[in-house]
Amino acid sequence: MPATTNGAKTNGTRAIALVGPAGAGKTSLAEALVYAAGGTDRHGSVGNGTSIGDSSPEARSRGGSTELNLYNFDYLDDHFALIDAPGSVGFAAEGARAVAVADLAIVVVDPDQARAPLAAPALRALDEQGIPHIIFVNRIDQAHGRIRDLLSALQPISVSPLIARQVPIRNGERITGFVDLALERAFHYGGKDSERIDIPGDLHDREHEARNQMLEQLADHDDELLEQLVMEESPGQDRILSDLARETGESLGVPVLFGSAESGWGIGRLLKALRHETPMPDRTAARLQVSDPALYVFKINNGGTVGRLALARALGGRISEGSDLKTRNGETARLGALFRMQGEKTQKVGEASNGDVVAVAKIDNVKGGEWLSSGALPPPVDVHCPPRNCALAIEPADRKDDVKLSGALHRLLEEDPALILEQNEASHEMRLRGVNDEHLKTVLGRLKRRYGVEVKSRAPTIGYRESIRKPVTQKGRHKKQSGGHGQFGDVVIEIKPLPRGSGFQFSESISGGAIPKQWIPAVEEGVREAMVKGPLGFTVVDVSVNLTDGSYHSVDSSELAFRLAGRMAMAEALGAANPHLLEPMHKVTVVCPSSATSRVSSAVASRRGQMLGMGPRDGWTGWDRIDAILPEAELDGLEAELRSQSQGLASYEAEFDHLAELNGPLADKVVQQQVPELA
Ligand SMILES: Nc1nc2c(ncn2[C@@H]2O[C@H](COP(=O)(O)OP(=O)(O)OP(=O)(O)O)[C@@H](O)[C@H]2O)c(=O)[nH]1
Ligand SMILES: [Mg+2]
Repeated sequence: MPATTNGAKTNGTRAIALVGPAGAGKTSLAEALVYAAGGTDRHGSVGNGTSIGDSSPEARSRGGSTELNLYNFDYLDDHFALIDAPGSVGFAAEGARAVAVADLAIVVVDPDQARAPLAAPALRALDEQGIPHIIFVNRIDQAHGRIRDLLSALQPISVSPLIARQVPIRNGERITGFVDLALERAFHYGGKDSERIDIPGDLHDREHEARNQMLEQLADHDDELLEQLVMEESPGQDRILSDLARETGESLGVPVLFGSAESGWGIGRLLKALRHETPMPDRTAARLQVSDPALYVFKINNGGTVGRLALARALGGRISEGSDLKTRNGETARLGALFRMQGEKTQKVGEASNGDVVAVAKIDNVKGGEWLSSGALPPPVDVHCPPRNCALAIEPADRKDDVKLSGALHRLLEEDPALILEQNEASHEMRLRGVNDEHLKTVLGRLKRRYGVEVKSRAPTIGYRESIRKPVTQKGRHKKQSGGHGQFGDVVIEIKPLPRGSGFQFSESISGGAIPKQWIPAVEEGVREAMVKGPLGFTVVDVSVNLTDGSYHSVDSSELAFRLAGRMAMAEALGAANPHLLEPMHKVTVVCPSSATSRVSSAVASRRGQMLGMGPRDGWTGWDRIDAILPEAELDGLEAELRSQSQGLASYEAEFDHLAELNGPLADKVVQQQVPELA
């Protein structure tokens, strides 16, 4: 099988996603690739703020991407689209949809062996979704350890075998070049392109050993090559290159290359590998079950100068401006202008060729994550979103901005699949829920910068409740004589504690018509009103109320009078029934690398956590899972603490489980503090 070298002219645009840990150098690598391919006349740098992609104020002030960056470049006869995904977990959902429809992902990693585990989430996601990928070890200009040791640390977190494609040439500690094992050629780093040199004499043995290892790995899936190796014949270069392309395309192996995005080292070699080894868009179309020309909208972008744009990839054929495509809910979307993106810059194109990544204007009825097609709609694309564990209660700083805020939030929500807006009934709070503090902070920054809305925010109210300990019988009488018509209602109720989780029960055992039937619902209403805010200040639960007796007045009694009597009786009864506080408890599942398990479990325990169990994480070698029950109040800041204990890798999911009694000084503090003002 020949190496796949057909380009845009025949098979369309190939889309390559850059993924991997925050700060590994993805945006830098995108800039380096575009520059090396001749797409720009200046090597943009994240370091000095000249990056084409990371130009948003959020990304600049943060020193890392907060949004997806798109690039386009031509290399020889081929056209490529680059999708630069943010690495930080708070913005991971940004890129996930685009990565899922790419032809190839480059996992950018740090050369430091100790940081290898940081690549686990990216590698796992690619393996699970069957997305072909290679590894690029960046920052080789600062590497100290051996590449071999790095690969040994990376191998356990990759399902497919890693295939070393290069061996480093060193001058003392520093890496100054590499030998390409497929081409058997040596290069010295420097300038825009590396300079070809002879393989250093002292490296022959190492090169030979590494090349044999690579060939043996390829021979696992190529019987003819295996035969050649057994016969000690030297395989042809074309065979090796096409085997490498197949290994990548069919996710049989993960080639590993290295270099430095910032210095431009190894970028030429990477471009060549991308040209030969990136699968064609038709293979991706087959993986995603695309049968007719279709567009997958992976993101909505409201932030640019052109208005609302749907960022999408065309698969299964070409798609033109003005065409009518079917949407999932049976509507039609007429495509507005189509653009290619270069960072924030847009360039109008009349059509999207097969595989193109484009921005589409004027398809306002289409959401992120949707397919559009001229024929059959492909199945939904499965993407993982990190748990949304952080929430903020928000309101506009200026009441007049209410409408402006809801409009702005609507736009931010459609752009950001990880953001959720909740209306909390019990606390009347509007809550923004996101992945972590950094994520929510960025969202609030966008609200202010882009839409001019300032909001006040604070931690959301915790859903404390209260209940009672002992039964009480209580009379309540509402009597008012004001001029002509008076008001009269008189009730006797018996209240009792109920088992946890029973809620509220109301009954009556009135005899002899002490209270006429038609006023009884009003009594219940009054009782319920008193339970909204009990004596400790919280909603009352797990109480039964029986209306046993009372009296009425034929002229002065009314619904209102009985409601007020019911409320009074209940308020007094609750106060006398030995009220106590209940706090919400969550079932929490934490996952983390085993190296962090003991730190993580003591962090959980120190937050009044009850351990339920601990063991290996299903399907994740070298990871553990911890189950515990934690008070909701203790979840505040847990995300950040767990990450700080685990190189940023631990994460948790929490779900409300039950209410538990809270007594002593902690309870006193809660009752005293009640709800603080928004800051
Ligand atoms: N020395 C050195 N520094 C590099 C190299 N590549 C990137 N950097 C620097 O590393 C920092 C992070 O690089 P980025 O390209 O922003 O990393 P990223 O992977 O896009 O990070 P996120 O967007 O946060 O996921 C920047 O300050 C770069 O200048 C390299 O090859 N060598
Ligand atoms: Mg970046």
